[in-house]
Amino acid sequence: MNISSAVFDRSAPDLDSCPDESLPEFAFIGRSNVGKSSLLNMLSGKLGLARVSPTPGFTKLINIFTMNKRWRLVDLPGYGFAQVARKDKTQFNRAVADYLKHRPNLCCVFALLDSGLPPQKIDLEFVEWLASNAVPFVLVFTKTDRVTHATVQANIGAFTDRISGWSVNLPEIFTCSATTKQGRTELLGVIQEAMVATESESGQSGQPPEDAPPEDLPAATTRKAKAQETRASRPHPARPW
Ligand SMILES: Nc1nc2c(ncn2[C@@H]2O[C@H](COP(=O)(O)OP(=O)(O)OP(=O)(O)O)[C@@H](O)[C@H]2O)c(=O)[nH]1
Ligand SMILES: [Mg+2]
Repeated sequence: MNISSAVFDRSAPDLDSCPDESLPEFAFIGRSNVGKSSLLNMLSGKLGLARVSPTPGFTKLINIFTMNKRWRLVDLPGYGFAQVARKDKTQFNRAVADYLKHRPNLCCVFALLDSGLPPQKIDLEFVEWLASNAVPFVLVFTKTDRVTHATVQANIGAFTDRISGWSVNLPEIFTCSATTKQGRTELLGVIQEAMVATESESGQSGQPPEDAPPEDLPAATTRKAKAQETRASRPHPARPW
């Protein structure tokens, strides 16, 4: 997919401050410092679009960017960073949970995990929370340039083993590096599929040519259905973060 324009829309402190629901959205979530803002920049092809920092807890608002005037990328604050002031943390976390649960135009969440780490409790709990709330998501293992291929595969295997205990459908899994751009084509493919699925669901015949792939899109059309199915079989755990 070609990205012809990538424009900052706004930083929203809560769901009510987000823009109208007219465009499909794709959001990045994960522990502080896992590489959400860097991945957003890598996908958009604009290095300074979202602000990146080695200091965990840097992104504090729901940051929204409009791509090709037709869809949005959403950079969410990370979870699991103890040093954020308690009052701020509660507010950010509520805003993020509201956004994930109640945003009707949210097509897919990219749940980011550090490919260099074995499964972390907070990530496992967070992914279970996404599933139990029927949020459509894929898993993205980040920073693959920092570790060996074998380590990445071992950590992915360990994570999927842990979630296979409760997950009806294992989520789709991707890897990426913001440094080498590994994974860019595949992740833009997820967006492209979901865009076409959304357009066909809403009966828009319009002109999706620039972003439209040539083939049928089973993965995107079933992602929401899968999320619903997984939800049906799960109790609802409390928000873990
Ligand atoms: N080597 C390497 N470093 C990365 C990669 N992605 C991010 N980083 C580094 O990791 C640090 C955190 O990156 P961010 O993109 O700001 O992470 P974030 O998840 O947005 O962090 P918060 O906003 O604090 O939640 C920065 O120092 C980045 O340069 C990657 O793919 N490879
Ligand atoms: Mg960030």
